[in-house]
Amino acid sequence: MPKTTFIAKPPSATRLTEMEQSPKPAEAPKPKSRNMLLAMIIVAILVVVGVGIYIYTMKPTGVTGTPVSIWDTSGSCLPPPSTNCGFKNSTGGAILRITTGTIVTWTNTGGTSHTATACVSSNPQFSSTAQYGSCPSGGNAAGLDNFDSGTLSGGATFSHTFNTAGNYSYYCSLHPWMHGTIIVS
Ligand SMILES: [Cu+2]
Repeated sequence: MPKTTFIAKPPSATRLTEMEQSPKPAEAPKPKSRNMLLAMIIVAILVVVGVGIYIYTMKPTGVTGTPVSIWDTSGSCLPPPSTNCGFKNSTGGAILRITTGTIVTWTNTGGTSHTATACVSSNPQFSSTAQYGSCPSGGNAAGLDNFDSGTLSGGATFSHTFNTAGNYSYYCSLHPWMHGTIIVS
């Protein structure tokens, strides 16, 4: 019987080359796309924060516009001849002179509720204002702005932008004997 000998054959040269040349798994692009995603998330966060700060700073904090104080004496606002409530501008007068585009902000500094209501016949309590003479007969000229703050409790504010020139009379619909004038030129 012929002897069988097993000789371990060295790996052929061609095999070696094949192994060496076998392609390596491509891992390089993975971290790159992860960084890209991270950068995009950071940019998105910065945009959201930026827009948030912009909106926040745009929000009016406190009183803006030309101030008018709605005042009364410890919540008392009786009809004439009493003079314990009214409207006054920063110099204490009931007449305010402004130019078109000006924002006027009324603040109720009194102890009871009030309104700032344009002398327009469709506004509440307009008819009763006539007996106190707080609105010109027929009300403000046609084409002028209309405004009505509604009930303003103590500390509340109301703003209106006057875009049309003219003489504006206004009153308080809760105390129609309270009246003020704004002259817009
Ligand atoms: Cu009032």
